[in-house]
Amino acid sequence: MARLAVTETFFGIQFPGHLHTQDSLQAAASFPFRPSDVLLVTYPKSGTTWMQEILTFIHSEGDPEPAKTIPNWARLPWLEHLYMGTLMEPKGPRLLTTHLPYPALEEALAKAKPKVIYVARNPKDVAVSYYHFCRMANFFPDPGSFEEFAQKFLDGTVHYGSWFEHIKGWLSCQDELNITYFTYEELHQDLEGCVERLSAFLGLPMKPGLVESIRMHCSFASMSKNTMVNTTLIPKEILDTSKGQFMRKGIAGDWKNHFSAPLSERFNTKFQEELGGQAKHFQWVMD
Ligand code: PPS
Repeated sequence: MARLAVTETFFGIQFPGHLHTQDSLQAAASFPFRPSDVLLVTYPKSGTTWMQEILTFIHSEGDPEPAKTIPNWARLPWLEHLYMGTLMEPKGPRLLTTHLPYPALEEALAKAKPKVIYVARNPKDVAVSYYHFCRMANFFPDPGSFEEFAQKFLDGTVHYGSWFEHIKGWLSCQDELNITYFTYEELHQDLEGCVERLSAFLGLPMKPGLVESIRMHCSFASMSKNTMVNTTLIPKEILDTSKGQFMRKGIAGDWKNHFSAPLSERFNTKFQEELGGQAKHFQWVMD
């Protein structure tokens, strides 16, 4: 089912119909979670694929086999995707991914309280990464110029909704859920510390050599070559790789190459208004 030009609206947010139907979105909202599940939550372009890869290695105790032979979407399937109901039940604990906002999953999560890992990224870099992705993904509306897209991002009218609402929602449930927070920037700065913190949160031992294996196989260079994550298996009519790469730059701070001074100021103002004092988990360089 291509549905490249179809948009679905769910919880007031627009979703690409190529990946989601009302049924698949509704199924996610009523998903029967188990306490042993691990749910990775991100706004798009925040380091989802990188964290999926790291979690795969933590669960395989550093063995690269699963990451090299199984596509990431089958290792940590997206709850809200069309294919979700068709996947085989995994043998071990279920690792899942979602881009959905907290209100859509609040009820389903409250019952079982699985482990939730939220990864956030500097919104300016998210906007840049998202813009380039929309240029190549034929199942997203044409993003127009970067300025136009960035304004829609600020207004929260892009697919998957407002970055600000997403993060505020997932910050609001700290006392209700078994949730922990990471940033894309932290993964860059202190990968070992992140692997330690993740292993402790998941209650898994850190086997000798695990960090070295993750450093080697989950680097931007390695993942760019891994066909199980670099999206090169997706047909060109859907993801046009002549217009860009999914594994694009993989750095923090690329926004400085895209933002005008007034646009940067508008982001700073909105960030302060929306998150202000709440942003203690996420210390980004916004200037
Ligand atoms: S998606 O479509 O929501 O699943 O995208 P997501 O995986 O969240 O984000 C894609 C961006 O993450 C970068 N990336 C990495 N950066 C550093 N190291 C590693 N290993 C890595 N893997 C993915 C990817 O390049 C996208 O960021 P940009 O800025 O566009 O390069």
